[in-house]
Order: sequence, then C-alpha cells, then structure tokens
Amino acid sequence: KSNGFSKRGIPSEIPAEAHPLSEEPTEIASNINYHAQYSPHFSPLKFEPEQAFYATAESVRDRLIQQWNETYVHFHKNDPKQTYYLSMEYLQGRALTNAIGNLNIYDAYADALNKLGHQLEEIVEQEKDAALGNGGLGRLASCFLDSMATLNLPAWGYGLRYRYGLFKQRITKEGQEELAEDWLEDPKHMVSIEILQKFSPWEIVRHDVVFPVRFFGQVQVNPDGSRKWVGGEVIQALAYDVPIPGYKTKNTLSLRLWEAKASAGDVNLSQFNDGQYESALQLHSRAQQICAVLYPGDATEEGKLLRLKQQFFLCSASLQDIISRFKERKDGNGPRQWSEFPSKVAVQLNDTHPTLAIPELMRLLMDDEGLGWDEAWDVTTRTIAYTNHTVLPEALEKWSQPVMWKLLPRHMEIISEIDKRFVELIHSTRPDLEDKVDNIRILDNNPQKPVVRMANLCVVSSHTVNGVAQLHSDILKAELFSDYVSIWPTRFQNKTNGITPRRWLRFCSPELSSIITKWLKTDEWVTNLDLLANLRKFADDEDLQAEWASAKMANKERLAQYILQVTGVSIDPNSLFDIQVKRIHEYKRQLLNILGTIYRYKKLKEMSPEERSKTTPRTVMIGGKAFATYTNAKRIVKLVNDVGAVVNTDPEVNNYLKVVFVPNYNVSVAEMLIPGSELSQHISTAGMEASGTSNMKFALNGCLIIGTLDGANIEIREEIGEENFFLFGATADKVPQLRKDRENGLFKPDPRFEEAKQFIRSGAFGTYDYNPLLESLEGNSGYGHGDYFLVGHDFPSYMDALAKVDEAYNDKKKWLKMSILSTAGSGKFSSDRTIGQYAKEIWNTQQCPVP
Ligand code: B1N
Repeated sequence: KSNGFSKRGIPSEIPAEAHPLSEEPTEIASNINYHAQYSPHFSPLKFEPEQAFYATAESVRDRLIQQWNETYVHFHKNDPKQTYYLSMEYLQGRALTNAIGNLNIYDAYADALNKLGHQLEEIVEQEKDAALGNGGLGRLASCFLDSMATLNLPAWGYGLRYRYGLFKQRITKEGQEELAEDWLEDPKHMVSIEILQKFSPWEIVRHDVVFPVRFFGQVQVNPDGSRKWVGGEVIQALAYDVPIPGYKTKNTLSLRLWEAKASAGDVNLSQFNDGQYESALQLHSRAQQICAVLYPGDATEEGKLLRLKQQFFLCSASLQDIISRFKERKDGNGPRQWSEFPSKVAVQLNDTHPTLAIPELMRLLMDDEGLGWDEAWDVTTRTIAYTNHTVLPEALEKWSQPVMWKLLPRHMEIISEIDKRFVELIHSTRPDLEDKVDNIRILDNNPQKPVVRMANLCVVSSHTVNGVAQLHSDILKAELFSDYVSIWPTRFQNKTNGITPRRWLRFCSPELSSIITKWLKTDEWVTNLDLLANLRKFADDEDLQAEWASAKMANKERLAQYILQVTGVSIDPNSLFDIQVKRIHEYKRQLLNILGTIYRYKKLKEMSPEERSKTTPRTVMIGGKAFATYTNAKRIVKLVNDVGAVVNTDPEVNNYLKVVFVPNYNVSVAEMLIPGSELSQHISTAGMEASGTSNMKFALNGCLIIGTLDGANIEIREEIGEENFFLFGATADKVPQLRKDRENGLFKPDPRFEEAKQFIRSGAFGTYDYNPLLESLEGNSGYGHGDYFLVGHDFPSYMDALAKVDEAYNDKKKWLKMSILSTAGSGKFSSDRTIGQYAKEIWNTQQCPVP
C-alpha cells in the first residue's frame, strides 16, 4: 500500500474514494485478527495481550492513515496557512485509548476484543509510554497537537525521534536509579523482523522524506559575493510520522519526528573489507548518536556539543521540509513569491531549544534561494514566534561562541550580523539604552566566556514573544525582557497554558465524565469546556454529590490497587489522598511537603490514641524524577522514601498517615493518579513556576489545590473561587525583599520548622546523610545555602493551610461542593482555548475542516 505522500508529505495523487472501514465489532475483530496473522511482527501461534495490543494498534492505525490522507489532500487543495510547532520534546504517553476515543469507536473496539477473548482495559496497559520529553514543556506540546487537530487547524508538529526517551526511575535502598527507557522495545514473545530495527506501531517511516543536514565545514565566498556553507559532515534526516487524530473530526495531523542516518555512500567499503569496521562505519555511529537520547547530560563539552547538534538537526530538517512544501504549491502563475511565505507558514518555537531555526531560515533564504538580507529578514521575522517557558537563570540557554563557530560557521556569521544590526538600531534610535546595550544584545563578548544568548536572539527575531501564564508574562515584561518592551511594546503577549480535556478527563476518568454528561445533558463539554460552568448550579445537589463521591471513590480504589502493586504499600481509600507529582526541583519545594509531613508524623506520635483517632487520616503521595546529576533533588527522593519506610510500618500512626513515593512518574501514571486525587500540592516559591499544567489537570478532576500565588495557580483560584483554594505563602513581589532580609539576618524561623528539621537530624528516618539538604535551608546566603527557595519563610502559613484542609475534609458535603466547583471552574484551562488564542493572536490561521 502506498502511503500516498510525495517527498514533501503532500499526497502525490488524490486517493480514490477511500472505502470506509467498518465500525461493526465483528468486522473490527476480523481486521484485528488479520493484523495478528499477516503482520510480519508476529509469530502467528500466539495471541497473548502483547500481540493483541500490536494487532489492535495496527488496525486502528489503518483508520488513522485514511483520515490522515484525506486531511492532507484537503489541505493541499485549500492551501491554508499552516502552523509548524517546533519542539525538542513531546510527552505523548500512550496512544491507543486516545486514538479510539477521538475516533469515537471505543465501545466497538472493546466489543471486538471481547470476541477475541481479550479485555480492552488490559490491552491498553500493554503499551509503553512515548516519553520523548522531560515534563510540562513536552506534555504541553502534546496537548497542543491534540487541540490543533480537534480545532481543525492546519498544522504539523516537528521533533526528534529519540531512541531512548526520558529515563525510567527505579527506587532502591540508595534512592533513585536511572534506567534507559526503551520505548521502542518489542515485547517479549514477539519475533521482530529486524533485530536492530525497533518500532512503535503508531509511526510510519517515510523513506522518501529525507533531507541532508550539515555540521562543521567552512563558508565559501563566491565571486558574486554570495556565501555558501560547504564541507564538514553531512547527515541525513529521515522522517517518521505519527498520526494525531482530532476528537470527533476527520482532521488528523502529523507529528513528524526526524531520525539521523548516514547515507549509504558513507560506508567506507574498502576500509570495511580491510577489517577496519569502526572507522568504516564512523559516520554511521556519529549519526546514531544524534538521536540516541533525550537531553544528553551537558556537564561535559561533548554533551553540550551533542545537544547543540540535536537542536540544529531538528531546525534544519524541519525548515527544509517546510520550504519544499511551500515551493511545491503552485497556483498556476509560476513560482511563489517569497514575500508570501509568512502568509502560508507560521513557525512557533517551543522555548529557545529550536532557536537555530532563525539563522537557518535566513541561510536557506539567502544562500539557497538568493534573497537579499532585508528581504530574508522580513520573511523570517514575520514567520517566527517564540514562547518562553521559564525565568530560571540556569535554564536560559547560552551557547559558547567558539563551539558555534566550529559547528555552524555560516549561522554564526548570520547571528553576528543580526547582533550588529540590533546594536546599530540602539545607537541610532535609543541613546537612552546605550549603557544597557551589552546586556541586551545577542552576543555576550566577555573574553573569558563569549556566548550567544538564545533568548535575546529569539526576542529580536520574532514577531511575537509570549509567556505561559499571566504572572509569568508580566514578569517577563517587567524584568527579563523589560528593555525590549520599550523598543517593541506590542511584541509581547500572554497565552495561559491549557490541557486537553480529552486525555485529562474524558478518557482518564470515564466515571466522572458520564456523570458530567448526565447532569449537563450533553457531552459537548468535551470540546467546549466552558460548559462545565453549568455544573455550578448543582454543586449543593445531594444526588450529584452522591454520584460524584462514588465516582471519586471508584477512582481512589483503582489508585490504591495500583499503589499496592507497584510499592507494596496498602493505602486506605477512605483517607484523604494528598498528591504532589512533578519533576523534583528545589523551587517546586517537595522538601516543604515532606517537612510538613514529618511534622504531622511527630505530632501524631506525641498524641494519645484517643487524640489520634480524632485526626483526619491522610495518604501523602509524592512522585517525580530527579535529573540524574541533580544531587539535592535525588536526596529529596531518598528522604521521601525513608520517611515512608518508617511511617508506614509504625503501627501507632499508620492508620492515620501513610507516605508513599510513587515510582517512575510519567503520563500513564498521571492518568491513574489524577482522577483518584482529592488534594494536590502546587507549592513553588512564588514567581518561579512559569505556569504549571498538572495544577489544571487536578482541578479539572475535582481535586482541591493547596498552593502559592504562582504561575497558573493564580488564574485557577480566580476561576474556581478563592474559597475553594487553600492558599499560603509569600507573593512574588515580596520574594526579593524576603531574600534580602534573610541575608541581613532578619529571618526568625518558626519553632515547628526547627522541630521538623531536628527530627530528621535525630536519625528518626535512618542514617543517610541529610545534612546537605538541611544546610540548604540554613545560613543566610551562599550557593545552596540561605534557603533561597524560602521554605522556612512559608512553612508556618503552609501548616496553617494544611490544618484548614483537614477541617474542610471532615465536612463531607462541603468538600464535595468544593470539588464540584473546582471542576466547574476549570473551563478556561482547556488547551482548545489556548490554541484558539495562538491561532487568532499569533499565527493568523483559520480552521480547515475535512468535510
Ligand atoms: O514549561 C511548562 C510550564 O507549565 C512549567 O511551569 C515550566 O517549568 C516548564 C529546559 C525546560 N520551563 N522550562 C522548561 C524544559 C526542558 C529544558 O531542557 C527547560 N520546562 C518548563 C509549560 O509551559
């Protein structure tokens, strides 16, 4: 079967009227059976859950391909402006439930599998998570793809096909251990066609979509003064497409992931025949390194260079693809004008990771297409937009100038020219900024360490720059980018993040979803989340509350089962399920949570059995991965596990408190945890969490939030009502002064805080050396000291907020009402709203629904 796509991903011929695949369970079952028998991946003798998963996925894929072809034929005919989302990360998670849910054939597939002797619930568990991202930024990209497809917007996602995604986390006596995440590994019992070629059932390799990507080399100056990048090494980018179905629409988009390959001509056969296998295959192994792992550690120079190569590889392959698609569309009047490019192409940079798209687009336009600087600059700046996701100084990318001159000599010429022209602009138009020019220009020419500041390059070269929540966007304008705001006041926008209600409510909690549909008398909330506001009027209704409570209880029981299975700890579904899951980072303050929990444990120990029995039983769950070289984050993981080991086996208290570290937090674990949660913690130091997106997922699932006034928490609290949010802690505007006060010795710690730390020091949780962690909270200043994240300052108000949680939880009716109002107030946080705003206010793209 031809995939119907030309080299540029445009259907080469309009496929004959596609014959619709049946939605009859019997026919679906026979289709699954067909794949099980004829797919070359299987030994035909076995049809166990692993094989059934692959056959089911392939059967679903047939449908996706059909819609996909129709979508791109339709786009080809209508030629709308398209969005190209460039991201180094996508956290797709599992695809099966999402695909059959979006195609609206869940029940038919469940029936079909039943006929084949399988349970759909069991089959979906066979799928591995595609974890090609680290956390919120990558998951946001995946939610955005779902919304772009659902809103019928013409778009492509571009990324890298990492061989190994985010590491798998295992908890041992030593704490966190990292294992390679072999998301492509074929399940046991399967006979793979090629031993070395692992695969995902959702991707389609486009052997005809290949672009060369150069590294190193020199700039050649031609007699006419034009310049050309030559020499160095050339690696091939090969496209793998993953279908992205929209919800209840034919529109199906592509996530195009690039894999790095050497070309056939790069095997040195005579060397190989001489037995010099390694040098004969040198370029092959260098190509393989590029897409080997997500975020190679950048502690070493080699690691840094590899990361930079990855970034350029994504940018160069994607832009070549975008340009060739633009050129292929002819309207009969000869080739297109380059000035039209920005009315056909919107490129969105997901943070600074794909910044090299800017000089690469300039290079392709000037050196390959013959445009002059001014024309190329006009096209580039009208095409590119940049989203900033963090203000943490350590996450603002800066690349060494010498390394960049070596790897990308032509791009460094272009970046230097952009820098020079920016400096000239300041000289000629803004003498008042003269003394700041060294800070705001693109090149930092400090002779000790000359670097390129990628965020500055993005701001100067984009038509629009946005933050990801209102507070974050305000901070960008007032601090990080304030001088640029005075130059280009209209360039800066806010786009508060969102989450897809399909994955994060409709599919992960079918129980709650059907209650919502029943009470709203429509399921349109799935694509119009604002309709949830209509639940408000039933928040006090006893019948709704009873149904709500039973759905929540079913989800809690399912979660308790899971926790027992993965940790061996048995937790009580009648206790308050209190969850904090996110990457482990000092600014996210898991340490505040565990110190609060330690204090609670100590007080429980001191109580009489009579007093204890009056407390609110609580299960504290904490999960998340620590970056492999972030030692304090790993110490926090160890501490949570050690506290759990003591508390959970302490017969005096373990009916009132359990502490669980949830291992290997990822998208599919989140889909289990979030529906079963009652309280979730979003407790970053104010001003440090750009937005947060799990806060939105929890709120949508009727989980109450304890949190600071940070990121999107502020907007969530506004939407669901302040009486339904447990607020504590310093506000962002006070944080700098509090840090100064601390340096001046003006901070007086709360005795409860001292008591909690002392309890760790006493050895209550074992003999591991927690001093580095405790020292980070002490002293007045210094790197890793002086409580930079204000855990001590916020501790008392945090404990007070937790006491209010206990009180509220004891009043079941009140809690249920708050929970319903939380869901009812979550409409704003649909990624459909976010994407609608990007389309209207940044991309200027329109819907193009397939009829
Ligand atoms: O992006 C999310 C936000 O909701 C989070 O608040 C924010 O922390 C997160 C370097 C990042 N910002 N920066 C990153 C990821 C990978 C990397 O190599 C930085 N992630 C965020 C979505 O807006």
